[in-house]
Amino acid sequence: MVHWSAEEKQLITGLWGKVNVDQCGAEALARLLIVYPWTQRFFASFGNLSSPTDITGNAMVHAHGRNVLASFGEAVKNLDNIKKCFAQLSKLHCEKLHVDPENFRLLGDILIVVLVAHFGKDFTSACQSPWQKMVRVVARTLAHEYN
Ligand code: HEG
Repeated sequence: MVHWSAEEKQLITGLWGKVNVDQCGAEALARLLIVYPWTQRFFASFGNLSSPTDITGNAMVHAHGRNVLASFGEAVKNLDNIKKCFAQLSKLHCEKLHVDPENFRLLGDILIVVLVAHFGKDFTSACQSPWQKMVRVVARTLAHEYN
């Protein structure tokens, strides 16, 4: 069970209310596919991923990135029960998709980069630490079924 202070919860939920899930989700997934090209192998059905321009302009990457970040939103709403919230997703990624769990950490780190890019000092000065804890908890929770 992860402990969150009242301040951490407030900083996570407060920032979440300002996040453009569509835009930030698309950006985070595109960055993952560009910066860590081996992750593209999980998205062979997404069409043309042959260049950063193709990736950032790919509608399926955009839609899936939104989906992925929207599910972060479920974790934000269930901070005291992320494990239950992500149980099915963990099984999906482990048993069906066989995604190397290290990639969950990479996507979490990229999400922090995207939030810094979008919110600048507002984020780095107050929210970065609880959000870094949040993405680590999400990555660990998604990797749960692998153990
Ligand atoms: Mg995953 C599907 C969330 C990391 C590869 N991912 C999904 C779905 C969600 C999700 C909500 C849709 C599930 C459904 O359709 O029922 N993913 C999610 C989160 C994270 C993550 C919250 C956070 C770390 N995923 C992740 C990573 C990879 C990956 C790092 C690969 C490098 N996800 C993946 C693939 C699918 C999903 C291949 C299926 C996409 C499709 O074919 O529609």
